[in-house]
Amino acid sequence: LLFQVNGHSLDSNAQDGESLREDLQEFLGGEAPLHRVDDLTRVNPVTLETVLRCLQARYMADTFYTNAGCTLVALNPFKPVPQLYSPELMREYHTAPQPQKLKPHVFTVGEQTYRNVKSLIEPVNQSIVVSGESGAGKTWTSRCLMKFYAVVASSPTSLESHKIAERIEQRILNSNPVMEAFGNACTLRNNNSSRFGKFIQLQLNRAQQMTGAAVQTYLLEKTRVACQASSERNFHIFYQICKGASADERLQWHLPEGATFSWLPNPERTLEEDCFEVTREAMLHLGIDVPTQNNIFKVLAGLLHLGDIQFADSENEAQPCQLMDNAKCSVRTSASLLQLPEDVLLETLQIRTIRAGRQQVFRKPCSQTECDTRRDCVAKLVYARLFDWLVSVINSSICADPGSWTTFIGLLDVYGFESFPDNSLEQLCINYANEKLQQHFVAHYLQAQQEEYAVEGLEWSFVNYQDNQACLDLIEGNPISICALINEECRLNRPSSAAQLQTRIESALAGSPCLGHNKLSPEPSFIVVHYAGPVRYHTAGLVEKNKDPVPPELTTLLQQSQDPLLMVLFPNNPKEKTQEETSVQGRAPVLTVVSKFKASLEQLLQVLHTTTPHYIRCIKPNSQGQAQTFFREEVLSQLEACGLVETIHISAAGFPIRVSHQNFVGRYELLRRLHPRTSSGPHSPYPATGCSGPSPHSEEATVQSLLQDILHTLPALTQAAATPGDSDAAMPAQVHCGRT
Ligand code: AOV
Ligand code: MG
Repeated sequence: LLFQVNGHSLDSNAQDGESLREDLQEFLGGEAPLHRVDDLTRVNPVTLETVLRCLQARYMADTFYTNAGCTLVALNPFKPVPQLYSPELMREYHTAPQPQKLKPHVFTVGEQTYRNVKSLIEPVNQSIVVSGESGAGKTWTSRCLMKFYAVVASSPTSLESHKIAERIEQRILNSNPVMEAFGNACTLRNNNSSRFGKFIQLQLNRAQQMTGAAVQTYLLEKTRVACQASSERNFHIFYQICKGASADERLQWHLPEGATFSWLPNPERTLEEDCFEVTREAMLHLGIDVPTQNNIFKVLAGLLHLGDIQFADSENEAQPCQLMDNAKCSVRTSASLLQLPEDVLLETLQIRTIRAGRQQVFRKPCSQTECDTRRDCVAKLVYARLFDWLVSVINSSICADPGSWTTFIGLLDVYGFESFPDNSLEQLCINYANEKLQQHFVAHYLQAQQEEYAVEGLEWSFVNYQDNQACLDLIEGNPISICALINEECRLNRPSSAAQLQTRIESALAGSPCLGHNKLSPEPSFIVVHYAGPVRYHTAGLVEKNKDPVPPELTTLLQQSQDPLLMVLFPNNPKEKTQEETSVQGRAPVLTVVSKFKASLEQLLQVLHTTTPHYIRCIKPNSQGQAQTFFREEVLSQLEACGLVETIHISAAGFPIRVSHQNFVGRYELLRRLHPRTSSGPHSPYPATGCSGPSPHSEEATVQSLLQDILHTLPALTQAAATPGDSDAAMPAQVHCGRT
């Protein structure tokens, strides 16, 4: 009886005594132990405390995924769990008639999304938004989803197509180690922290096979190449080269064993991300051949030597700054690796040219700080262009031909919410992006769903939720906001101290409930109370970073390089003008970092709005990165921040499936055939020929009739749904209803 009723593995041989006891207890009507509650809508009552207890119990029982209504909560295991991500398990979720009945998993979301793409009910592009604070597991999760699609979305028929499919999937997967090597770094929060945002579109053809992918990246934290916070590191690729180069390569790239560089802090830390071989192999798969790779690594070695060009303050303002001891050698090595004339490199770093009018040019020796800034600027310029170039090479290697795909699944993995002791423009942009995504979730799920219930006249008691509009107004609002004020400072181009900027922000935005009071900080700063917590931003350097000025001489310098890669990155094109040159000539407004970032976020959100979104909330059980450690306070603040309890309330009380009338009719038009009464009886939803749609007054009757039919024909429908291929073939491709 037990086997028949419970329908699954109550097997005293296979299970340990404890789980058998729990199965029996649950079956006999007892309350399920907390760690077995797969969906947080089932905890009773739904409060922060009960949700927290449930997640804790599950985490300690090595159960890392839990449904929370429409979202999936993913707890970071902080330990390898290979059995959870095996290809066999991927196939199990893929082939299950109802994957949502299996244990909660990131594969359930993956499979549901995959089925939605081909579904005739909601045949739209899909997106999976993975969110969570830094180190919570977003990148891991999106990598895992890409592997899932690489397995399930490739069911080629012929051997030839199999080879092609394998190649493209392999390439798509190989884009990860390359982009992570160049775009990730070890921070205080995460050893493999993404320092750029990524939206990858997995492109599918009509047969649901992955034919390609397109990657869009957002704002690389390029300052890291020349400036790393204490206890943090530069991008992984620099360590990979220094640790993994062969003896011959070390000679070529001037990287003797054990060499230290000022832009290579904490080299003694060994991370699993330091594997040079993996990056090289992946680059090869993406079509970046060995000579090109070596060219890239040579340029990067050149940047490391560039960072060792240290200047001493000049005693005489009319004279260029002197080089520190040993720096001469760094100039020589760097110039030779970057294939630049040594004297021109040094002179460009030391002397500024000022243009007055069209003809006059003045040369002014730079101070030590100015020389340092110019040196850092060269490095940032090269690294940012190299990263963009790599992304374009990856895209051309993995992107499908325009005609070969019809739908896509988008995976969004951006940098998570960050709060460090010292936060600057980078963190402001990162946290701004997270606010935007949180708003997308709030607008799409918490708000839109409840509004829809009201419009439909359903009985519903409104669930309050935390809206982050006030915080977004503070950051990006018009006409006055933090971004607007920083932009204004850039536009006016006037000397302004960090303290003045703080005062300006505090007085202009004093009315905002999200601007925190900043009384104790010794440094000029302001506090923003984000949905995920308050963050103190230092105002020093904010305006300069936002301007991100590139003196034209630096671009001109790099255009003189004889290095093949730099010649591609900096074509000697007289038409190419830096932003400064263009704006000096009054042709375009200064495009600041935040204004560009804002525009790219808006574009991203526009794309997301055209898709059906799915949400995965990654949660970090502790900030030490330790397995089996669950800090209640830390988890609690993450649950609060993302509004999980409100989500659960709305999911538990709301309707799990919402389909537009048009799509509903399109889907269930099948019933008309299965149940003839609908096509000829008095409740006939449509005229016998043509599907021009119901008249407004017959709409209710139509829906009533269809619903009745569903009940009557449920067995037939279930059968049809079990063989989706057949049922889809039997259905009309499209039904024109005329109404939604
Ligand atoms: P993030 O993407 O959310 O942070 P990651 O995905 O890089 O965080 O995860 C951080 C680390 O947690 C990984 O390097 C793994 O060691 C571990 N981890 C995460 N998920 C799993 C898992 N499912 N199984 C095993 N280990 C895991 V950031 O990019 O910093 O916002 O900018
Ligand atoms: Mg990441």
